[in-house]
Amino acid sequence: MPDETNDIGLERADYQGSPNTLCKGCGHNAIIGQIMSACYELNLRPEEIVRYSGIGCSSKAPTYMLKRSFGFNGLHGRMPSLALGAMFADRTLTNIGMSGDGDTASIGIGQFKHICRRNPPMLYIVGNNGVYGLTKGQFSATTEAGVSFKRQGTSRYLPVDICMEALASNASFVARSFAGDPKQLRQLIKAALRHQGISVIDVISPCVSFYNFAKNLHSYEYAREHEIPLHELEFVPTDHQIMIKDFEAGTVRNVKLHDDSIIRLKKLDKEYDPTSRWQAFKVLEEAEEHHQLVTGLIYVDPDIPSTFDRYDLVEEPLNRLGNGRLRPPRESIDQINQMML
Ligand SMILES: Cc1ncc(C[n+]2csc(CCOP(=O)(O)OP(=O)(O)O)c2C)c(N)n1
Ligand code: SF4
Ligand SMILES: [Mg+2]
Repeated sequence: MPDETNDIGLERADYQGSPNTLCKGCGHNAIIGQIMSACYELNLRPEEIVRYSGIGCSSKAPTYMLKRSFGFNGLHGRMPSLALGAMFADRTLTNIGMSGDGDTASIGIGQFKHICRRNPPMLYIVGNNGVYGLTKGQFSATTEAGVSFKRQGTSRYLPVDICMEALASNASFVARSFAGDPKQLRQLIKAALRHQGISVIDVISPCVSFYNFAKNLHSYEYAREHEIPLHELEFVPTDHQIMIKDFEAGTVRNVKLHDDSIIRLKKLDKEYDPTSRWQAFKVLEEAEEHHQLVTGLIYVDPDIPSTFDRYDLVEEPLNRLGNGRLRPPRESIDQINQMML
């Protein structure tokens, strides 16, 4: 009997990557699995996806998924400029960037903040383990202050909060999740892939080889015990809205994205409005103060124009225009030269 297929006739196996060399139990493996499932469930064609990354175990992760899609592995911390260039060349593709806390918040912080404010249509997912995993366990910009490693001594500085930085840089979709909460992570990834601007998902993704100590925020144990979901989240694509599950009246808030798909947020303990920047900053500040892992959709504005809405571009992807249409005619060049005399 053939395996089950999605609406475009593809099997889950069609979304697989090359053989995986990450450590067993690494949080990044869970992220890879949920990205593949999200793409399968959203009926995305692998050949119409581009994967981008920088350097690190997290940046190696895109190799282990979606091998039929395009892939660019950039310099350490330089994924954003690479991705933006490729997106300008062809706006018709779905863009998935995967980075690490070192790649994004240490060496790459400058590029990260600028890609957030430019708002290109891209999932920017961070496998945040609070350490440089690939180079065998140095402090990153997200390591908590006071953490001690045998060879490194004690971390002296307060950590960078990736969601806070994304929010301050005007990212239009900011979320936090945990590699040990696959259901929530998959729903967030699906919503992010349908959002028209940048979707930053900071995923606490433990490094089992160098930094999985129960008392630290980036460990499985701590994250499991201190996770506070802001809501129960469900992504409903446009063509599945008839199947929306019933929540009791008054407990649900719907956020409509540009393609009319819906993010359904079921209230848990507290009222939370993810369209309020003020509330987003407050919830992150409180989580930091109480050393808790707040997860879910922290902020979204579905209406901020994306990078490409800000330019007067032709409909056709630039990489398919050909020389004849890209080069100005001789007369135009002569005219410009004349103006400069
Ligand atoms: C310009 C440059 N500086 C330093 C390095 C060495 N280096 C490789 S990966 C890495 C850190 C990766 O950490 P992170 O992004 O957190 O990924 P992880 O391995 O933890 O998933 C560093 C410092 C490099 N490759 N290039
Ligand atoms: S070293 Fe750490 S981050 Fe790298 S693959 Fe192993 S567990 Fe994952
Ligand atoms: Mg890391």
